[in-house]
Amino acid sequence: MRSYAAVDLGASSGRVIVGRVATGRAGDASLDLTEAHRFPNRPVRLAEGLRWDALGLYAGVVAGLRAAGPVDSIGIDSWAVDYGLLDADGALLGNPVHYRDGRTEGVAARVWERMPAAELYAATGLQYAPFNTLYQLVAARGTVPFTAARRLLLIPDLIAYWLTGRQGTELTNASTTQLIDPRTGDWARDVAGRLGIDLSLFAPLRRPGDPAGTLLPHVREETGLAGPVPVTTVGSHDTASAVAAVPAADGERFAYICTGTWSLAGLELDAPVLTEASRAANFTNELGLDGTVRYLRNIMGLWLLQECLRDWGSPDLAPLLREAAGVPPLRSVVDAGDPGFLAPGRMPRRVADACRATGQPVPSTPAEVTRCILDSLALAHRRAVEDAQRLADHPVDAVHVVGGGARNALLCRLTADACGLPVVAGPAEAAALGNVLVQARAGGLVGDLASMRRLVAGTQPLKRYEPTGDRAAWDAAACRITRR
Ligand code: ADP
Ligand code: LRH
Repeated sequence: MRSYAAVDLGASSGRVIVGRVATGRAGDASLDLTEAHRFPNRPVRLAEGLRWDALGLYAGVVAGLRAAGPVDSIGIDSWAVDYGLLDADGALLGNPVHYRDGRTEGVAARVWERMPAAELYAATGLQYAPFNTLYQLVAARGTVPFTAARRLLLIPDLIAYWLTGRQGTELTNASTTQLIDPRTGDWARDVAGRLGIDLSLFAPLRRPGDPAGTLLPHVREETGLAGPVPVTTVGSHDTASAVAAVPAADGERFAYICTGTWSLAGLELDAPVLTEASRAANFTNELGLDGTVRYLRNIMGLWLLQECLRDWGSPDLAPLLREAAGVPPLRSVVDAGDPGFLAPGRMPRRVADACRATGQPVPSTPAEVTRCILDSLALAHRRAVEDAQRLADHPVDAVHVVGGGARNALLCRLTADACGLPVVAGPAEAAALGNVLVQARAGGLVGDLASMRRLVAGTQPLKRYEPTGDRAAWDAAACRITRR
């Protein structure tokens, strides 16, 4: 039996989860997870913009490791694209900027003047999102922290650096910067050169499974962990870790939807799809474990609901979802891919405005707004799953829903209905599981991706939702929103 601590920093909460993995005599293994610590991750709005509380997150990680107790190794994953800048002494320069900050507005248009969007897509395979690290770096140019910076560390790499003193750039997360060539898994030097981005800001690339150092003495003291506890590089992009833990059977033709703050809906492929049609549909090619490509679309996700809950004074979710289940279906839907929903604030009003603008009934009660959001998410899931199959010529028979949204039975049922496919829901803590499994693999306990998935499927509770209802109603609803 070995124990691994998975530090999983999501946009809405951070958690430290202990995974215990055992290999049985017959070669079969067991896997169980215990949550050692969970702490909120709240963006902080300052006069200069929206920032992450990086020190608060680090403190949460240290408290979590203390609560976790003795472990054989630690792995760290987090949301993508964001980073901290370090000065020549390795000290953090300012608070890491939140990807929802408005500083990247209009930046892409400037970038595309130097490198047309089509060429950028052909070279990096990354969807357009205003917050891709590339656009953030162009926006940061000339600012005081950027000018003083000698090193850039993506968020999980920053936490790993604080724990170990060692610097690296983990590949799956690096693939969200828009500075990686998804065909080679190496830096897209031509892109960086043309856009004047100095790649020496980044630490050397490292891959899931690589050692990432051992805990510094003061960290050992603070966490109470004795001995040279190793930090292992995992799929440090949370979505890479989550997809690694999708409990698909060998040979199964599946789509996945990682539903948390975002819904990331798409396919696992062997090679990127870099066609113009794929770019037009805004599909991304991020790198996953073992040379896989995560071909997916970003959908606003449960962020829409999180922001409404914040506006309503944080009522309990369970009764609200029960009430929403009783609201008539598909009365009004919004485009859950609309970047207009990216920024925080006034979400119930913005959802209502979007319904009004498309001539639909305006949801007013929290239950009605919630139903509108969940119907809209299911509709966006369906569109992404359909588009991905077509664009990649890769048909599927089932959809795996993982992440916190797998706990939302109404969302899972609506997604099955909208997609017209069975939904297998769970695990909710897929990112932490993928994180643990890569550590276990580095320790020789599990084999390839298929065997990791067999272990998840055999040990974690999953729920299956068969599609029911009227597909035509979903077709009709899709027509009501302009951006089909
Ligand atoms: P992230 O990693 O982006 O922070 P998570 O994967 O933790 O997000 O998912 C968080 C979301 O999951 C919440 O916003 C909530 O909508 C949903 N969720 C979590 N627990 C439950 C639950 N018990 N019932 C329904 N939904 C849940
Ligand atoms: C989900 C996620 C997603 C990114 C977004 C910024 O947590 O990593 O894959 O696109 O955050």
